This record gives sequence, C-alpha cells and structure tokens, in this order.
Amino acid sequence: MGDHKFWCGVCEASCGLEATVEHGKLLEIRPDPTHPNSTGFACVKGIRWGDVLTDPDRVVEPLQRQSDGSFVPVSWETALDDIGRRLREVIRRHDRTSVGVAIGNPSGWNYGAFLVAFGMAAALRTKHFYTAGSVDINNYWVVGHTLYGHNLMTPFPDFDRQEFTLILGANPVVSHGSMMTVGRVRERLLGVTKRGGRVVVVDPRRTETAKLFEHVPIRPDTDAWLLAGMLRVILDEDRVDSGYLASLVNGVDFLRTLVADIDLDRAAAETGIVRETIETLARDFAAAGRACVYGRCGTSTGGFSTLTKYLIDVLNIVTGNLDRPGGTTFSRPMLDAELFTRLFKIDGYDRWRTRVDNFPEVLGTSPLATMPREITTPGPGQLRALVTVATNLATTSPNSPEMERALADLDLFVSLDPYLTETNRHAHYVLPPKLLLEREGFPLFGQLHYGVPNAQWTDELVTPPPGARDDWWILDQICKRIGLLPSPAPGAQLMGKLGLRLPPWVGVDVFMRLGPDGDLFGLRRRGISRKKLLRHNGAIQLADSAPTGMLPKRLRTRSKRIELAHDVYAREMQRLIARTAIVDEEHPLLLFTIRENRSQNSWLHNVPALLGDRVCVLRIHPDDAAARGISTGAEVAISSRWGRITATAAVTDEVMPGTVGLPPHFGHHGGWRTANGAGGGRYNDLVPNDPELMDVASGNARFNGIAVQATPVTLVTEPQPQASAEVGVQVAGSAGR
Ligand SMILES: Nc1nc2c(c(=O)[nH]1)N[C@H]1C(S)=C(S)[C@@H](COP(=O)(O)OP(=O)(O)OC[C@H]3O[C@@H](n4cnc5c(=O)[nH]c(N)nc54)[C@H](O)[C@@H]3O)O[C@H]1N2
Ligand SMILES: Nc1nc2c(c(=O)[nH]1)N[C@H]1C(S)=C(S)[C@@H](COP(=O)(O)OP(=O)(O)OC[C@H]3O[C@@H](n4cnc5c(=O)[nH]c(N)nc54)[C@H](O)[C@@H]3O)O[C@H]1N2
Ligand code: SF4
Ligand SMILES: [Mo]
Repeated sequence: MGDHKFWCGVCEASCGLEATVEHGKLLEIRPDPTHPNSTGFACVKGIRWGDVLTDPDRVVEPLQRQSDGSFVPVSWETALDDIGRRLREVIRRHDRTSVGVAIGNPSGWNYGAFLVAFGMAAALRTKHFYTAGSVDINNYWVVGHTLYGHNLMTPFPDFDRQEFTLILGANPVVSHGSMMTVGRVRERLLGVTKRGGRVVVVDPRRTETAKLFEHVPIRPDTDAWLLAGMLRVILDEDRVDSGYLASLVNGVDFLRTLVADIDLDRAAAETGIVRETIETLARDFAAAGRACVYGRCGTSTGGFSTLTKYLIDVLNIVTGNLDRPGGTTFSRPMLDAELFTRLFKIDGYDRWRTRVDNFPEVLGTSPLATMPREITTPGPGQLRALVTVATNLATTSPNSPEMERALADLDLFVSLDPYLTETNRHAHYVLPPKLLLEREGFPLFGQLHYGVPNAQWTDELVTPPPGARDDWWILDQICKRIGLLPSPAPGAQLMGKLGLRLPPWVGVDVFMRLGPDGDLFGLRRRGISRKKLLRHNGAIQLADSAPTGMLPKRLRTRSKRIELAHDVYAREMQRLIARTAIVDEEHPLLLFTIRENRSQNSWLHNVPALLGDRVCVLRIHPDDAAARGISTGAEVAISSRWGRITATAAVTDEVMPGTVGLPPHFGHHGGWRTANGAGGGRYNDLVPNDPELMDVASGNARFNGIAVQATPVTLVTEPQPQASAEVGVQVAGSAGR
C-alpha cells in the first residue's frame, strides 16, 4: 500500500492530489496539501476520478463496428492492421492530405497524445488537423501572435496583488479557471475584495462568481461593444499610462482610429448596460492602479471573439497593466513551449487558408466547426479518413446533426476514447486508452499559465485494464502502418525508416533539461529532469509567483515592442459596427451556455455520483416565462433557426431578461447508459456553423448569443427531436460493459 501524489487532469486547474493505491488498485483520492499551486484544494470531479477508471461502461478492448451498428471486440493486431490497410487505401485513392487528426479537450493533459497527434498531422502534411482549442481558444492564439509575436504568449491575471478585477464571460468559481492555472481561484478573488479592492463580473447571468462580487448583466455576444466603449472613454479622456506606452508599444494611434466610430449610446443599446455604467467602469478601471480585465469562454465563443480578446489585452496595455504586479503576467513554464513550437514552425497565423470556407490557419490547425463541410465537399484535399483522440465533437461542436451526418460519411473513422459516445458510434474502430493515473505524465497545458510555477511528473500508479494502451502508442502504431513517424522534426521520417521510434518523453526530457529550470544534463545541480521529477513524490515549486517585469525582453515581435496595429482588428471592428440586430421576431431570446460544477464538458455524465439527479435545465427570466406561460419544472421546447430540443424550465431572475441559459451537453445517445438516462436536449443542435456567423478572424465557434424561442412543450404539435430518445449503440459481447 502506498500514498502517491499526482495531479488532476480533468480541468485546467491541474490540482495536486494524493492517491492511496494497493497492488495497483486505487483505494482513495484526497487533495494534496503540499501542492504549491492548489495547496490542498480539489473539487469533487478529482476526488471521484476512481469512478471513471472502474466505470462498467468503459471501453476496455478495441471495438470494431459491424454493419448493423453494433460493436464487437477485436484484438489490437486485427484493429491496427485493418486500420493501416484502410488508411493506405484512402491515401492511394486521394493522398495523405485527405487524412485528418482531431484532438479534444482532455488531450491538453495527456502530453504524449498531444505531441504525437501534432507529429502525426505534420508527418501527413495535412491541413486537416483540428483541436478543441479551435472552438474557444484560437482567438487567444491570434492575439498572442499579432501583439506579442507568438501564439502561446497569453497573459493571465495576477489576482494576489490586484485592486480591480474586471471579469467578463467567465465563471471561475465553477470552472476553476481557464487560460490560467491559478489554484484556489475563489479564495484568490475573495482576497481582492478583502484587501479593499473590487471585483466586477460582467455576465448575462448572476453566476456563482457574480454572486460573491459586483454584477453587471450584459446581452450575450456584445462584449466587444462594452470594451470598445471603455477604450473610447479612456483614450478621449487621456487616462492612459503614457510612459508605459512610449517605452513598450507601437500603434497607439491605430487605437484612436479604431474606436473613432464607436458611439457610446449604441454601445449601451447593444450591451444593455447604461452609458454611465460603461463610462464609470472605464474611469474606475483606469484609475485603479493594479488592475486587470480577464475574459474567458463567454467572450471567446461569440461572433467577435478575436476582436473582444484584442480589446481585453488593449485595455490592460493602455493602462500599463500587462507584465506588472497586480495586472496580468506571462508565465514561465518548465518547458519552453514557445521555443519548441517556433523551432518546428508550428507557431503562426494565416499562412494558409482552409479549403472550403477560407478560414485562416491558426497554429497550423483548421477550425473544428468547419470539419463537416471539409468531409462532404468533393475536390482535392477532401477529408476522407479521420483519427480522433479524446473528443466528443459530434456533441461539442456547433451544428451537431450536420457533424454526425458528415462523420457517418467518412471512408475511415477511428476514435481513441474510453467511452462509446454520440461521436464514435459512427466510428469504424473505437480504441481504448489508458487514463490518468494509469499512465505517466505531467500537466502539459497547465505549464503555460501556472500562478505558482511548479514541476511535477507522475508515473503509472494504477494498473490499467489489460486491453487499454497509451494514446500516444496507439497513434504511433497507426502511423507505423502507413510508413510514417509522427514527428514534425526534420529528418524524422528517415529515422522512422531506420526503425528508430522513441517514446515522446525522450524529446520532452531533453527540452526540459535544456530549459529555464533544467539540469543541463548535470551542469545545474538543482535543475530538473524527468527522472528527478519521477523520483520526487509531489510537485517541485519553481518560483513564488509568475514573473513580471520581463518586457521587452520576453516579447517575440521583431521590433521587440507590443504591436497594436493590424488590419484584422480594423476589419473586425467594421464588421461589428455593420452588424444588425442579432434576434428576430420568431426567435427573440438570446441563448448562452451554463457550465455546471459536476460536469466536464460532454463527459463525466456517466458517473452516477457526479450526475446525481441533475437534468437539463433551461434558465429563463420571470418576465419572459410569464409572457410564454412557462413555469418552473415545465417541459419547454427551445428552437432556433437551426434546430429544436427540449429541456426542463427553471424560472429565475438570475438570468437577464431577454436571455436564456442552458448547460451545453445533455441529450446523450451513445453507449454510456447513465449519461443517456439523463435525457434533455443537445445544445449544439441549436447552433449554426455557417462561416459568416462564426468568429471569422480565428474560426472560433459561436455558442453564445444564438437567437431562440422557448415554448411550453404542450403547445408543440410536431414530433420530438431525435436526441432525447434515441439510444443507437449496442455492444456485442462483453466489451464496453
Ligand atoms: N465544472 C466545469 N469546469 C470546467 C468545464 C466544465 O465543463 N465544467 N469546462 C472547462 C473548459 S473546456 C473551459 S474552456 C472552461 C471555461 O471557463 P469559464 O469561461 O470560466 O467558464 P464558463 O462557465 O464557460 O463561463 C462563461 C461565462 O460566460 C457567460 N456568458 C455567456 N455568454 C456571454 C457573453 O456573450 N458575454 C459575457 N460577458 N458573458 C457570457 C456565461 O453565463 C458564463 O457564466 O471551463 C473549464 N472548466
Ligand atoms: N454549446 C457549447 N458547446 C461547447 C462549449 C460551450 O461553452 N457551449 N464549450 C466548448 C469548449 S470550451 C470545449 S473545450 C469543447 C470540449 O469538447 P471536447 O473536446 O469534445 O471535449 P469533452 O467533451 O471534454 O470530451 C472529451 C472526450 O474525451 C474522452 N476522454 C477523456 N479522457 C481521455 C483520455 O485520456 N484519452 C482519450 N483518448 N479520450 C479521453 C471522453 O470520454 C470524451 O468522450 O466543447 C465546446 N462545446
Ligand atoms: S478543480 Fe479541476 S483540476 Fe482541480 S480537482 Fe477539480 S477537476 Fe481536478
Ligand atoms: Mo474549453
């Protein structure tokens, strides 16, 4: 029996945990009080992780789909050989670029899968490389690239020294923070007000975070108006930090032109926030000294996400709050991901455009929302075979029905996933991965934004099911069968031909050892290496806080200054100003997403202890409910121009009048029985993926600010939509049960 410290890979917080393991069997999980970043905090999802490992619905052997739609278990060799044969056939008929790779959210904590998937896409030289980041983070990568010279340069808040925190479209008390890995985020935010500072939360809903602080309700998908209005006030009233701007920034005049046509009365009408509040927020923010604007999913999944993220950074910059204590900071990861991505020419923006919809490439990837058209539109480069890792994209991408139809049309679809989902019920093969605790690894994504920089690498602690394999190994085996080595490195293919295939930790270890905290292969005695981290039970703290005062040295722009002037932002501002009303008479309500504490995107709904007795609830304001005869507990139909689903109503003044909030991922119909049993509707059946309705600058999806109508179900005469009733996957034999 032993107690082992590890880290949680369910969400970005990457909390430190402790597991009691006996003979390879997990007995208990607790928070790790010694972890430098999370200091003894963990949420219920981390604590109940063991339920996922032993879930009776987990896929534990490779599954092959039969012509009747059921799945039967096959050996690894059968599965991999057949996949290789079919891939070679697709490549013979088209070429390598018709093979695609898609990685979902959990691959951010699965460094092997993440790196090998990148390598596989590079070796295929395919443009069909899709990541979950392309639905909600591409806007960050675009702003990082244009302003600071590298996609991965994404500043995050230094809450501990802050006096004014303006949060837009984020609910960190529930999400535990995103594009930041700041432990105990609730306490840190409460610390701001305890020190006499202010936290203001701009959100269509009085969220769990907003309830603790000041709340300003906003109409969904209008944040760019609020931010542009604030910028206009700050510039007009000369409330900028001129010394900071003179020393570090190019393009301040561009900003003046950019907001010249921003009318504050229109900003008020668009956002639903009175003009005086916009002006006061701008003045208070500029006067605060140590302040930060932080925006997340609510500001990243609207029609103007890149412009919004740009304006967020601009407000921090013009007030001198970037790279300053109490403002926002760039982190110092143990692994220099910026150098790595630059060396392999992954870093970039708009070097090429997508085939069907003409979206700019971001970090060498295409937007997930465009995938269905890439599958169904004929021509050179058409996507015909797809390998996915850790993504339930048929549920989590916009226009879910179109995605499902397109997936069913592929010549070959291989999914690496521990569950039979709505997505991989269409796959020819479902291949079972080892999960966190069953594989070694370090928190790859957390490294980019650690509030307290630290390093941790944990070994396999729990015995995996005999049929499960590492995701990276599965990808490597698939590549091997088509004669490729999954790596972007020059000369890699030659190495592959010579039979030299190294596990991904080898390259990572070299990078880490040569990195800022590395042991330089013995030259730096206190430095870190994978071996040293594996021997250490727990995380090693590398600094007290994320560093500040690093500019201009830390910038990667050619000028070594922050570059504000880019045509893309001028174009996006014109597009914003030209946009007409987002609702119409038939669909007068604006829909937005509500994340729930015990869910993790589209999964974990299969763990009874996490799902509890939850159902899919539509939150609606009392005025809007009364006007429609809707009461709490009633079944309601929610319809948009693109689809219709059902949910259970909750009448509450938490949500702003004219808006309705819905959790994103109910209406399951895969092979996960508990999740299916939760019923409800699938949010993304209501969401369009038309290119002109997405964020055109980055390809981010638009989930929020969808025009809908809500009606009591009794008034609906047409049949109910498919998602709530259908259970389509039957598993033959014992696999997956
Ligand atoms: N418990 C839990 N934690 C999670 C996840 C989960 O599913 N469950 N998912 C993880 C993932 S992948 C991510 S990206 C992060 C997201 O992390 P956050 O962004 O902090 O979490 P969200 O709950 O999506 O918060 C978005 C907020 O934006 C509001 N909103 C919606 N539209 C608008 C708008 O147009 N403008 C403004 N100002 N607000 C708007 C919503 O009401 C919501 O409160 O959470 C991560 N953590
Ligand atoms: N309407 C609406 N839609 C949204 C959002 C929203 O706010 N509103 N948010 C969007 C956002 S921010 C994101 S990030 C996406 C997330 O969407 P996805 O990228 O699809 O991620 P998840 O829903 O978390 O699905 C993860 C899948 O990975 C599998 N999995 C878990 N661990 C592993 C592993 O170790 N290996 C393998 N191979 N598989 C694993 C799970 O079983 C599950 O099927 O959803 C987006 N969709
Ligand atoms: S907050 Fe996130 S990282 Fe921390 S225990 Fe919960 S799920 Fe895991
Ligand atoms: Mo996300």
